[in-house]
Amino acid sequence: MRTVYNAQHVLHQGKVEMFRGELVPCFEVPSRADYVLAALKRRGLGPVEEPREPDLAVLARVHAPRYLEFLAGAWDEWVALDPANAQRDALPSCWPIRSFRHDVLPASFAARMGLFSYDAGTPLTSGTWAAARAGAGCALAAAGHVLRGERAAFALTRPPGHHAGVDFFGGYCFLNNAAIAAQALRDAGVERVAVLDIDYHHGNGTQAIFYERADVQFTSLHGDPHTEYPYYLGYADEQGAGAGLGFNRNLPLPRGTGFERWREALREALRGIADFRPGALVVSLGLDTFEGDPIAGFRLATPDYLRIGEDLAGAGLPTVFVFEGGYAVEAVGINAVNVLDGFMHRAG
Ligand code: Q9C
Ligand code: ZN
Repeated sequence: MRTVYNAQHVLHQGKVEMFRGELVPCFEVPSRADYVLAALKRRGLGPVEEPREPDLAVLARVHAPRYLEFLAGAWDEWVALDPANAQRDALPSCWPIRSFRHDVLPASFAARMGLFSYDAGTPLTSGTWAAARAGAGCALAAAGHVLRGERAAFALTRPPGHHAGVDFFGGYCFLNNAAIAAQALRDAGVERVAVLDIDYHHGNGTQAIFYERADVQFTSLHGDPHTEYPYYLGYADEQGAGAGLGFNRNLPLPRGTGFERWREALREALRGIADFRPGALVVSLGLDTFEGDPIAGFRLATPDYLRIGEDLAGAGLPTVFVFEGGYAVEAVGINAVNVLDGFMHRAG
């Protein structure tokens, strides 16, 4: 399997996130991708390549132009507020919730940070835009390989993407790489695309992007949002709206879920995907379902990821894998490569 690697990921290097009233060191660190790259090479999974920069017009197929413009200029605005900000991450601290206006674009940078985000755990840094944009290019290149007839391809990038919506960042995510890949497959003529999100956290951004569409089906397995981030989306009764009714499926599972029960939910998800008869599959590949993950609550073990890859290959679909969460850094490489390796073994 070919890997499209974002060598610019290291430009996104958050220092701190807000957690329980304190700024704590970021969980979403550059070494995550380094561990995956090292494991790929050790296991000889296939060639690793670096893509070219994507056009903004392609990103605008998913994201709002005013959001992309904001992200592209945000760091310079932050430093212009105070030169000392160059040493600090930019974090939002106020948000326009119910009854506030969303149509006005405020002049205040702090106000726009809040307008375009939903949590205080997602630092924006000097290299965030460059890293995120190059990462979207990886997702596009991986989709391109699948369009040219490859069985599967892997976009290895950070920051992750599945929490980012049309016009907001959050959950360590800025550009929704999986949605960008799915849209690229549609734009190239694949009539129906399935997105399967197996990150521990519900893919609220991806769900919202496709919620009213019948051409992209979204299915997610995740920690029950009653207790797990992102809390405000990911419930089982969210089935899509308008033309998209019936094309969104959430399978929340309780904190503490182990592999046997998780795998039953995966197989249920795959049955729904088969019924949709998609031409391609995009997998949001989060590895924070691992028992050793510091911020999540499922109990999957390293060998289980081989079985996941085998089950995914059983769908028989051209597949784009997109790297998402997974914060037990020393295990994240082996776990990610186990999925890809299990997939290729069963795919033959
Ligand atoms: N102190 C992804 O896995 N914060 N995002 C949870 C941790 C947000 C996770 C609290 C977790 C976001 C892509
Ligand atoms: Zn996650």
